[in-house]
Amino acid sequence: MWDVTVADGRAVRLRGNPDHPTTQGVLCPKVNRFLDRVYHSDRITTPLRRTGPKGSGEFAAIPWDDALGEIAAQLTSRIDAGGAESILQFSFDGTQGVIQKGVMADRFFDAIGASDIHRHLCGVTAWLGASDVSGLPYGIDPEDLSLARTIILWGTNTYLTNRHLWPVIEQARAAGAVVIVIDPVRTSTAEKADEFLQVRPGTDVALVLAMVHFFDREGLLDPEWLDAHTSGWDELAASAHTMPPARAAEITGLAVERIEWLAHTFATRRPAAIRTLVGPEHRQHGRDIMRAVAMLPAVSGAWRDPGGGLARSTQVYFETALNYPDPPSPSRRTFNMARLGEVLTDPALDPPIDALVVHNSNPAVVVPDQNRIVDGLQREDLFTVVIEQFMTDTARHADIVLPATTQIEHLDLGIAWGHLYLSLNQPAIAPVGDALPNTEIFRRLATAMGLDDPALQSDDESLIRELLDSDHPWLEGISYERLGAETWARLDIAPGSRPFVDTTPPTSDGRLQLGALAFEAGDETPQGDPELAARYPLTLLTRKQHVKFLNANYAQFPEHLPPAAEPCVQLNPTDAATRGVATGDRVEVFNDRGRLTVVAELSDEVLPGVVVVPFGWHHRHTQQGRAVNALTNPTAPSDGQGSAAFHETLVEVEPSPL
Ligand SMILES: Nc1nc2c(c(=O)[nH]1)N[C@H]1C(S)=C(S)[C@@H](COP(=O)(O)OP(=O)(O)OC[C@H]3O[C@@H](n4cnc5c(=O)[nH]c(N)nc54)[C@H](O)[C@@H]3O)O[C@H]1N2
Ligand SMILES: Nc1nc2c(c(=O)[nH]1)N[C@H]1C(S)=C(S)[C@@H](COP(=O)(O)OP(=O)(O)OC[C@H]3O[C@@H](n4cnc5c(=O)[nH]c(N)nc54)[C@H](O)[C@@H]3O)O[C@H]1N2
Ligand SMILES: [Mo]
Repeated sequence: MWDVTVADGRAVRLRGNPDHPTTQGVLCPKVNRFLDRVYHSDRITTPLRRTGPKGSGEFAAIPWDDALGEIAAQLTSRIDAGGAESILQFSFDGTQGVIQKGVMADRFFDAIGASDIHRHLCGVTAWLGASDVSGLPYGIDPEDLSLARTIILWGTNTYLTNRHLWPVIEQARAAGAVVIVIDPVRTSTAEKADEFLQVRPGTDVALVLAMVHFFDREGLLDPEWLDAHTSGWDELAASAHTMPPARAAEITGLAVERIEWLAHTFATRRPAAIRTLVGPEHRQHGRDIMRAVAMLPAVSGAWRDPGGGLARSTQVYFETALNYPDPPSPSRRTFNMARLGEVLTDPALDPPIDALVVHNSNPAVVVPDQNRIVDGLQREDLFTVVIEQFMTDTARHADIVLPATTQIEHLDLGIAWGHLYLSLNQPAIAPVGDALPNTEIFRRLATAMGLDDPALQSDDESLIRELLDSDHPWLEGISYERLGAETWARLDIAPGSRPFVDTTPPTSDGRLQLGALAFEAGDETPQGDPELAARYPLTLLTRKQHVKFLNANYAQFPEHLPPAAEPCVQLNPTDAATRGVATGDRVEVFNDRGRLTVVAELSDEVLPGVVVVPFGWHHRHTQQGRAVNALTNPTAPSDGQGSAAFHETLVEVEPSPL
């Protein structure tokens, strides 16, 4: 949590609270200069109305009453005509605080019956895959990784994306742990690890099956554990039987000895833990990958040892413990957010979307298939409202932009994905300019629309009190008053707890679910579509790569850009040679969805056949006025569930004619 020093109403210093168990006062480089963000001259501080063509970024300041009146009139006309579903709410993870993220907004859109999006672009596929094994995806407390003696960072770039876990990893290592990274890219985390297994993208299921094959063949499994704690072992064993390490070696590109070493280490050097976040989930079969990875500690019995098992996002703990409002009414029409481009441009959609309200998100940059999204945002007949702190590529396309407060200007309840501490974020300063908290904006909009349900006027403190009003034992002793006095409190979960051993897995039979498992290549991969791969032979990964970006946020500040100050494509020297490309050359990365001009960086961090363009750059950073999601694959497993197959994108690279 943050401590802010205020003088004469102005925040003058912001630092991490030295007593916070996770941060210990150290902030990550993204937010070290947070006050520059708060007081930045580009900050949106008044409501704005569009004065130029869509996307031009030409706006004029207007009073709140005018802005709310216009939005209310636009939305009301649609509702009165029976077309509430032609209004789409689009929001995501811009803020992680529970109430500013969406509690009040959801009430508002639920009341009017607008269409909604499933907030599935991050973490939900991983959640589902782990749940397939354990009912709910509880993992070990990430702090308990300090107890582990084998730590596999599986498709997660911890050193960059989860900085505050790194000291825990180092603590384990100092006590004798071996730290292993499994990733198609030699990330900064891989550089710091003891062992690095550079897998071909999307082949993790084959690796897991070969590990299980090895456990079985070498007699490393405990039949009593399997009998007592799992079901479906016979089916899994049959699947693993078909994947000897030699076959997995061909699929994954890893040597047989490395696969066997990994399996032997995970089974015998205990406690053994795996840490994952979202990297491998961003694929068509991401759920299978996360299910496969979650099976490993179930098979080996790694859960038995404190510090062993699977460490995932801890969000499930907060969602279980807090009194979350009911999910939006099931009768509301809901889309997968990955489909936004299609949803905004599909003439057959009934009713079509003709009003869009965006908060806490920047879909013009973060959602795949960006060219279609921009086509949609440029529709003259689409009335768009964006609630933002800065003029993002999405806000630029709005009809009305509303100014949102930052974290030091509003009250919120902070949950976490990396630890178990719940926190109360109290405002340190008054809102800058005319900015308002998201919650207040929706309360005022409800009033402007004449909606009289008192629940639409709950104040922020009441919203937080409602969330805390839960009998769940993990919230024992955590009250609003205590959080007010102490700022944070650890959920009441004992250190060293063993999920699914000390407690029964919430599955149909109370056991961890194994079962048949098969490696399948995604449709947009060289194996899945050889014809497409003949035109676009390179697999594009778009990972988080810059230490001072937070998704598509912060790239608006020149001092947050990496030294080159423009996006690059990393490609293996062999792929560069066949294309006549050298480091520093301007190249075009393209497929049927889009084209981007970026700077080539020859790098053996990436395998032959794989290229990486970092995620997070904005439209203005390329000649085409698009960011990397102009290329990415919007396939999502179904409308209802899961993230997009961002990382299953085929492209070609050629020297730029310019
Ligand atoms: N190609 C590719 N695409 C990806 C990913 C990837 O790895 N590769 N990662 C995906 C993942 S994991 C995620 S989580 C998503 C992130 O997607 P988003 O959540 O949409 O992205 P952010 O850039 O984090 O935040 C969006 C905006 O929220 C605004 N914001 C912050 N606080 C507030 C507030 O209190 N109120 C309001 N109204 N606005 C606020 C910020 O100014 C910012 O512009 O992107 C996904 N897209
Ligand atoms: N600096 C910084 N930190 C951040 C963020 C940021 O934008 N910048 N974003 C935050 C957010 S919203 C999130 S969700 C987290 C995400 O944190 P992470 O999940 O750690 O980050 P990602 O970059 O999405 O993906 C991690 C790795 O997955 C790898 N990967 C891709 N495909 C595969 C595969 O098939 N198999 C395997 N084994 N690995 C694969 C990628 O190469 C990448 O190195 O980071 C958070 N922290
Ligand atoms: Mo995310």
